[in-house]
Amino acid sequence: MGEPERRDGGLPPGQRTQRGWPVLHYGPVPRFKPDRWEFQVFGATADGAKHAWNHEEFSALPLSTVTADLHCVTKFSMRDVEWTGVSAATLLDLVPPARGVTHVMVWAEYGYSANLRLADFARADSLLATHRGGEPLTAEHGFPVRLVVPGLYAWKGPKWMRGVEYMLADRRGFWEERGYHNLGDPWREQRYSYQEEPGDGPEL
Ligand SMILES: Nc1nc2c(c(=O)[nH]1)N[C@H]1C(S)=C(S)[C@@H](COP(=O)(O)O)O[C@H]1N2
Ligand SMILES: [Mo]
Repeated sequence: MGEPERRDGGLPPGQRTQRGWPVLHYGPVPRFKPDRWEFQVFGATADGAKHAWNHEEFSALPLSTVTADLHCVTKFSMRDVEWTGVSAATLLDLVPPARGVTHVMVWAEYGYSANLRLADFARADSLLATHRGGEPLTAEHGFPVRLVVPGLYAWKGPKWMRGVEYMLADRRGFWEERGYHNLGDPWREQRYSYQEEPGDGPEL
């Protein structure tokens, strides 16, 4: 079977349009503590150092805007969502990964995590979003920062994001260890880990 064709305006297979903005996540909504909040890039960085920004510093980073659909693996999609934030490309410029980095682990409050191929994280429309539709995110939708990767199912985009770990090999994140597909491409309908083919992810 070939690559499913992305028709203009079409939804990935098995998805339907959702109006409004549902709240969906595992666990409680964390309380934002500005004094203790820190955003970290660590692991296999090019200079070997850990980089961190406090909220004020993070808020001063250059912003981009992306309009994209969001696809939840439970089969609803939201169309044409406008996100503003720091593009993943900007972050990768600020803290270049070491040679040999193939994957990233995106970390959020309470230890939620999602693994992505570096190439997926680095896509032009991947955004560390702070705003939606011009308004700051609300607490339940991920304030102050959530990752948005329009090319993957939404569980790959942690709300309440706190950092990125550069990795020299793949490792499963929170849902990827719990039955969800390691890659999560909605256009290929990669929903569950039992659909994985050899090479799609580390042994379960
Ligand atoms: N920290 C965290 N982020 C998360 C999740 C989660 O359980 N914890 N769920 C993901 C899933 S499955 C979806 S569909 C979206 C939902 O985002 P929303 O609540 O803003 O609609 O958040 C994603 N980010
Ligand atoms: Mo989801």
